[in-house]
Amino acid sequence: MSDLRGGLIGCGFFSINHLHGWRDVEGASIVALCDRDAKRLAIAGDQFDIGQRYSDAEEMLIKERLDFVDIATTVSSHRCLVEMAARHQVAVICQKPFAPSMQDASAMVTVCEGAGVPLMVHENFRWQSAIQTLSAIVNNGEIGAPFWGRVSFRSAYDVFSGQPYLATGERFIIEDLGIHILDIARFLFGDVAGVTARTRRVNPAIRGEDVATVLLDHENGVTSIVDCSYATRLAVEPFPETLIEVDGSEGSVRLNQGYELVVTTKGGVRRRDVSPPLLPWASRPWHNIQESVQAIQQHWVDCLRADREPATSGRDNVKTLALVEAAYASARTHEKVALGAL
Ligand code: NAD
Ligand code: 89V
Repeated sequence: MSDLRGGLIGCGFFSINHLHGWRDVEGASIVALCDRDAKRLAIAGDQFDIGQRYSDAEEMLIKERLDFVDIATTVSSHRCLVEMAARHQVAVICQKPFAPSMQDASAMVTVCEGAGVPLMVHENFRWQSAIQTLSAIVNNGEIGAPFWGRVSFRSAYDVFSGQPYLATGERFIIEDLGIHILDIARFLFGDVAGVTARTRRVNPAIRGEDVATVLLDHENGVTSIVDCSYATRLAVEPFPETLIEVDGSEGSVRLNQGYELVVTTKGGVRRRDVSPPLLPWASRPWHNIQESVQAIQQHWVDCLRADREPATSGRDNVKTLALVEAAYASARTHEKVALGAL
């Protein structure tokens, strides 16, 4: 079977990880690039030796024979580009945050479904190998039935120098980073019935909130806490590790800083190093995110070839986006938000 042909739209900061990932994914390759910024287009094209370059996405979709597009632009352009791809009957991967509103998210899902076009959101954090290993333990029954969890990301890392737009939006940590952490909570503990949240802005140099604490009532009775901060200075900077705690009826599992996995049951305590692989093109400390980019890309190709819905399809991701909206609503009103109420 010949490789699937992809076109990448958006050659900015994070797209370089996409392009490295695509080079090593089996069954697909990027044959064309698009960016409105000529300089960024040239840098990415030269670095990855991709000659077909466009400043206009529609022109790329008309002139190239593509099986999918990989949209790595920021959120404001997603709806226009996703709907454009659907019009051209081309399957779509779209970066997170998928949409600035539930309305836009639902519209994109409806348009792609109507066109019969597969749609996946690039929600990569759950694809980190340490998180996949922890999830397998939660699901294999070793710690019994989970009843409580915490998914935590606390850091003082300067994300603003690589992604300056993060400092200027009215919304920051829940929409940009919390979205990944909320998605991990959904991945581990299932869908959510109610959300209670509190937010703070500690850094006076940015516009949005940089601290968020969210309490989730999962439909199956599990209670979990999702907490995120970019205002937390620690002895050893954990960026960009997600730390996880799960308590079950028969034991517990912890993903501690430094990628230490600890499973405790009546039978004893088992410790394991679940450090991510350092892919040949990766650089610390980003290597856990970088491996998850390649893993989600491989998942997409495998799903597309097998005609299966990806784990983080547009339809699935709308439920994660609903948690983002519910968290902001709860932080605003200080009331619990029921998911059906959105
Ligand atoms: P960026 O601003 O550095 O790059 C975006 C690029 O898209 C720019 O070069 C811009 O010119 C181009 N662009 C915008 N609209 C376009 C259009 N209509 N047609 C063609 N080109 C267009 O942004 P970034 O930091 O690379 O982030 C991109 C997305 O990736 C964001 O949504 C961000 O949240 C997400 N991101 C995800 C992760 C992750 O782990 N999943 C990490 C970082 C960033
Ligand atoms: O996911 C993101 O968009 C990034 C980072 C991984 C740094 O949080 O902002």
